[in-house]
Amino acid sequence: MENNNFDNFFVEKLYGSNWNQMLKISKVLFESKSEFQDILIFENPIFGKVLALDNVLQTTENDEFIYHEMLTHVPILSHGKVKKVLIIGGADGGVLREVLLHKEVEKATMIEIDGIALNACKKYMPKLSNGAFSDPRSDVIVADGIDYVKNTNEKFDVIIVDSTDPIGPGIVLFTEEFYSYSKKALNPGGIIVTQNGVPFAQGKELIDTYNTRKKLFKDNRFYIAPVFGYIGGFMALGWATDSSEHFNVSIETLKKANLDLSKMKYYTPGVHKASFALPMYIQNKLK
Ligand code: AG3
Repeated sequence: MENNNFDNFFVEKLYGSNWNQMLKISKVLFESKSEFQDILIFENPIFGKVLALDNVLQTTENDEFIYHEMLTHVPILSHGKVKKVLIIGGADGGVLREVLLHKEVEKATMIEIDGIALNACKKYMPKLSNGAFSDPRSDVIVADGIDYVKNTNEKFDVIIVDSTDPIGPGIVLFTEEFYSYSKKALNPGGIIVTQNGVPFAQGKELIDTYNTRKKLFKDNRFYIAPVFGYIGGFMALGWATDSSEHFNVSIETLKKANLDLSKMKYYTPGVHKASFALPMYIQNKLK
C-alpha cells in the first residue's frame, strides 16, 4: 500500500487528538521556534508551500486566495471609501497584497507580532506577498497588535484581523479589550473584520465573539468562505461596524467598484453578497 509510512507528514493539532488532518511533507523549507510560536514552512504536492504555526495550518499557496480575497475585499468594497487600512497579524502578506489592489487605499499599516515568521514568509513564500512589503503605501511594523490599537492616535476605515486561532499569541485578539481599542481606532462608519474559525468545530469561538462584539458595535455578523486547508467546511469571517449601510451595499455598486475583477480567483460581487447568507447550522449557533 502506498503512503502507509506516516513519517513525512505534518499532523495538524488544532483539535487535540479528536480530529487531525495530515499533509505530506515533500520538503521542509524552514523550521524555527520564535519567542511566540513554532514556525514551519514546507511543501506539499496539493497545497504548494504551507505555513504552520504551533502545528496549526495557517495558509497555503494554493488555497490562500479564498481567505485573503474574502477577508479583504468584502469590507473594503462594502465601505466604498477606504483610504486607510490596518492589518493585525498577516505575517505572510496575503492580506496586504489584496489591500494594495485598491488604488484608493493611501496607506496600509500592518502590525505583526512575530518578526521571525514575517521574514520567513518573505523569504520562503514570496508569492503570498508578491512585492507588497516593498510597496510605498505599506507600513509594516513588528509589534503587539493590542498595544498598537491601544496606543495609536491614527484612525482607520477598515481593520482586518488576520490572526491565528484563540490559542497562543492570538488569544488577546479575541477579547473585549481588543475590540474596544479597535473601535477607538476606527473612523466613524469603519468596519472591523476577523477570522473566526470553522463553525462546525469551533462553535464556541463564534458565539463568544458574537456576544462580546454585540456590546460594542451596532451591526455584528459573520460571512463565510470554504477554505480547503482549514478542515471542517466553511470558515466564518466576523464583521462588526456601527454603520448599517455597509452590509446593504448593492450588487450594482459592487460591480462598478474600482477593483480589477480579472485578478480575482474567488471574489465576485455575487459571492460577496451571498457570503452573508448563513447555513442553518451556523445561524442556530447564534440564536
Ligand atoms: N489566518 C487564519 C488561520 C486559521 C486557522 N484555523 C483554523 N483552521 N480553524 C492565518 C493567516 C493567513 N494569512
